[in-house]
Amino acid sequence: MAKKPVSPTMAPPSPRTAGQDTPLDNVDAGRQETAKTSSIQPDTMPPGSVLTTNQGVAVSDDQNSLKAGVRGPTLLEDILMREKITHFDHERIPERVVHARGAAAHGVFQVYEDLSEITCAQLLRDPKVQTPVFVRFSTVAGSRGSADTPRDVRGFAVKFYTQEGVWDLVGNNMPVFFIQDANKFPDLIHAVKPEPNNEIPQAQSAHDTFWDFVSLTPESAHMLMWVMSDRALPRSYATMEGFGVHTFRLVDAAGGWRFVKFHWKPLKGVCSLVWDEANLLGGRDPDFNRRDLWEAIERGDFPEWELGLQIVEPADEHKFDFDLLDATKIIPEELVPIRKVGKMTLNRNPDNFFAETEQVAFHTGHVVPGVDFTNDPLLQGRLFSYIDTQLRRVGPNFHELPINRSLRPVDNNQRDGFGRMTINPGKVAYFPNSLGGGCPMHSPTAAAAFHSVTVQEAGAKLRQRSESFSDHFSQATLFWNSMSDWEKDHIAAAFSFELNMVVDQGVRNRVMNELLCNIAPQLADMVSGATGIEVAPAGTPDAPTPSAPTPSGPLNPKAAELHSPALSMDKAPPMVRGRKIAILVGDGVDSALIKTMVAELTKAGQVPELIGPTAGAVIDSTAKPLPVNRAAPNAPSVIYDAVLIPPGVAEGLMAMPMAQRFIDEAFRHGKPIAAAEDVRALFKVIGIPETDGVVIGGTKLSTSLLDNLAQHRFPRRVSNLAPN
Ligand code: HDE
Repeated sequence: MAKKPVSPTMAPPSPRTAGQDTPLDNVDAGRQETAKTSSIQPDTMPPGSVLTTNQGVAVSDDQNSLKAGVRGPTLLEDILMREKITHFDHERIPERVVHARGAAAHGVFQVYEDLSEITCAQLLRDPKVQTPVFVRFSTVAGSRGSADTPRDVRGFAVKFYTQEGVWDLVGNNMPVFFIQDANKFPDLIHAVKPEPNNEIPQAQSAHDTFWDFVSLTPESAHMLMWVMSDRALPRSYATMEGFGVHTFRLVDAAGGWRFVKFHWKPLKGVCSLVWDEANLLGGRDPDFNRRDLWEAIERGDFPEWELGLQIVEPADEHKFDFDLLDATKIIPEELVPIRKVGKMTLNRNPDNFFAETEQVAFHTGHVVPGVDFTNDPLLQGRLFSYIDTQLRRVGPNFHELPINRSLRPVDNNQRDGFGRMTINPGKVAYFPNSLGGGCPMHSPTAAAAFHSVTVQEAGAKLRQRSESFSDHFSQATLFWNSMSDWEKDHIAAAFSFELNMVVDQGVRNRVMNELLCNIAPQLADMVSGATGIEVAPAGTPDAPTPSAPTPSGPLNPKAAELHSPALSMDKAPPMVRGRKIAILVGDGVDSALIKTMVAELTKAGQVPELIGPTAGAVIDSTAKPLPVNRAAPNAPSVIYDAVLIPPGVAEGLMAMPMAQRFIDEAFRHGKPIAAAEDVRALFKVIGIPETDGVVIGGTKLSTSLLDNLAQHRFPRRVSNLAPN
């Protein structure tokens, strides 16, 4: 539904009143407005017809400064120019110290059934309520202007605007983290960020300082496996899993609690790019993931995830061979199944990147009644860090900005600070008070008030890590064991690429002998072969230090012997939609046939694009123009998921080295290709065999292509270990 027009001269109502009367339920997920949309609508200002200053005074000329004579000096008196330029000078806020590059969307979350037995959180109790959400995806290491596709962890931060206040689930697309204690976070980030002397390299872990740090930090082993896997190269944000990472608590109305791990399971499955493709995309379309999210929502192909919970009873806390408080560990799904409890749908793009995506301020400490923390030392540190960073980045009244504002009215005695928007009348700004009738008052017994769980804590004050955090390798091995052959190839290739970028021999040796040898000898061998780093023979100074033996708990047999099929991406995604398909066309094509193909692919939810030798149109077999979507020089193969070559274009392509490179690249990146019979000779020249995912000939090219597209890619076609 189109937004209601807002008069540009209309003053926004105070945040207290905005959205207050809006019902939160009865919103259809397919439509774009939620209670949050109505809440921020008064702050949304479409352009009006008359240009004014910030004080609302109409401007006569915005293009010429005030001068003494047409060729004379500019006057200090020029209030109009000064206002315009000083505002421009102040347009930036500090970018996030990590996760600076991101993209976001609005949506809704709805629980499937009443979960009162495990939590009193209202959004998880009432299946009728659709809770508005704003979700920001991000890379971690790069600056705000860096590319979308480097090898990196992706942030997956969800802000739920619940009836009981804001809950932020600030997660990643990987279920574990590099370190166990928040105190090490600045070191990790300093190591992975560009090196401080020359600020090189941008958005990459493939440099000495990162590998130096992790080689001395064995607790990073498990996370390194995830980051070196294709999980670090998501095809779309919509094809990423999300994880809360830490163990949290869910609290019921009686104050009883259970441990919980949060998961987001994408309905489109987990799909990734391949490394060479991700690399090329960095140059050809640095906005690749951002664009994909934006375009999918614009065409109504809404990304969806199910929320999954892994619940552990307090009595089972110590029955695992790892510590639930250790953020470098997963609870394998095969040990504790994931219960799918609700669905999140992203259905509206932001109106303004800065106001929404840049100013949104997440904080792990934003929780609602029914959700609580554990003693995970990484989580505890985050509880400090996020509020601190928002105060620095967005300011003390960040909660008043429309995107951050709670739907439930905010009422407390906090006052003033930069950018305060609320006008709090009256002289009472303290508690207890009698002059204000005692308001606003706290209500210790109110059901919807936040209570921390009552747990007994005792211990000596010390700076130590629990012994139960000391097994750094079993789950890294579990991850390796669970990979298919091609995933193992890709992981070994990634380690090899990164280590070949590392100059310091000591660091290279340490990664090999202290990390890889302890994770999996097969991995160490593969990387050794591709990097020339030797596995040090036993007895020599560099020889691997054996990892600590793995204790076995009753719920978890030895992790290294476990396979967790859930960790592998080697399965056809449940739903393949929104894939971009390149149809190569040229003069003389049968436009009726092309139109049928386009219609079939579009009907299947895919996004076909016609690529011609130039922009504009090609002339079809009936001498009529057939408009194309892109010119070949502006259409790199990496922005497409599949290639379709109709009859009648082979000859033209034979004369175009650019087109041959396009097809070759798509082939090497494992993409489905369907080509008419007359393309056979061209494929011979390029060296493309009729193999997995390559169909030549037949009458139903688009159907064959769709069949193969259902598998996403054919990664076994070309090993990534082979340099491209
Ligand atoms: Fe963050 N992290 N983080 N992080 N993080 C930030 O907050 C921090 C960690 C995550 O889209 C910062 O607003 C510490 C784990 C996401 O706006 C900062 C530690 C996980 C985002 C911060 C961690 C995350 C951030 C920077 C170690 C996955 C982007 C800007 C204890 C569960 C949110 C900001 C967005 C952002 C601190 C570790 C996820 C500085 C100290 C583990 C998705 O506060």
